[in-house]
Amino acid sequence: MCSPMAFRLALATFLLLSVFSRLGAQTLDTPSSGAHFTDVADSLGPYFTARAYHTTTKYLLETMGSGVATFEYDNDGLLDVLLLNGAPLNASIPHGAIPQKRTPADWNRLYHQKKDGTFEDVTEKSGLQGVGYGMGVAVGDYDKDGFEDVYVTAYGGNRLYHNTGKGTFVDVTQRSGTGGETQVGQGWSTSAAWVDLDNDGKLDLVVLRYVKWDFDDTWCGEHREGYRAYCHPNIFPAIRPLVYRNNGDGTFTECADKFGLFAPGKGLGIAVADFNLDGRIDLAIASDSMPQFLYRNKCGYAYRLDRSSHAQLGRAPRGPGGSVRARQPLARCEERLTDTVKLYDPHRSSARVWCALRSSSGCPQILRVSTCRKPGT
Ligand SMILES: [Ca+2]
Ligand SMILES: [Ca+2]
Ligand SMILES: [Ca+2]
Ligand SMILES: [Ca+2]
Repeated sequence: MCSPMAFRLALATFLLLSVFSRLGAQTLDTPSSGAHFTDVADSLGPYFTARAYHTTTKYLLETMGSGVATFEYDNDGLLDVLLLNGAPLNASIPHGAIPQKRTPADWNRLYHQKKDGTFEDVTEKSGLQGVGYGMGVAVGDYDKDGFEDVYVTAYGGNRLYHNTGKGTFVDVTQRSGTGGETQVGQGWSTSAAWVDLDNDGKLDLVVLRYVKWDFDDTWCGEHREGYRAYCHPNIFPAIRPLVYRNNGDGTFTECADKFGLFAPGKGLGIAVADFNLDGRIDLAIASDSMPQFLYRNKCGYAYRLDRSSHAQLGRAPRGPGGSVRARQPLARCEERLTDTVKLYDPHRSSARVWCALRSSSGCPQILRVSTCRKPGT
């Protein structure tokens, strides 16, 4: 039905949790088994320590590690490394509080790879020290100036850093409108990915959120000294991702619903690939303790949630975010449509084709109507 669209993709997606296959001892001892790795961290660096803060209140937040990006920030041909860090926690953090980095030990760190393979810490010069409790990072050149830009998620507020091309970054979060939700309970972003969702040549941004959560005194485990436990994520509500459409002028518009990416999840990781080889980029979202999501790209503007049982990505979805939502229309013609963009499947002349029209909000609207015709037909 839809004409295949080649998606321009430049992204770095970093999962908060990595799972490594365990190799049996026999495999490791066999020289012919293939690649062999030597730990060179002591000689080359980077020398980084992630600060962990464990409290007797056992906040869910402290169970999470932070992300890492390997990318080229200075275009010298050598990969550099950005490592995120958390922020101090204590046992009595008030409702609505946002952890803050207080000392350089809590900073995120950017390491520049030198020609001899060692890494130098360029954090202060770069301006990427960060704020809040760092979670995930995604790298993409959203303004197409030839330099990779950096989006960092954190509990309590995200940051978009524009690469100046001179070894420094400028915080453009406020101007760009990509700060995420800072409302109490809404602000736990995790992984993110840059991807051109609407095939207009400009990278858009998908930001996962974990659960609706805030600092409070929710007690899990036995109610006696020394037996308090971390709460299971099942007791916290799921929350939908944030999806920012790139307006092309340095600003973004949040419109997850317009892309069909509105199912609440407990997102921790996102992968972007054309899984069914139809030329259109699809999305897989890993959620904690609930079914995984596989979003199939319908026409370059809209995504449909595949039933997980069909996609073999876990249990069949039930309830909010599952198959009930997947059967709902992607969008309704409720807004005044002001422009037409990349209309119609060229292989079909007129009726009953997918049409993409830009609405007054700037977000795409997806319609499938029998009266939809090519101009001039
Ligand atoms: Ca480099
Ligand atoms: Ca850039
Ligand atoms: Ca785009
Ligand atoms: Ca596809």
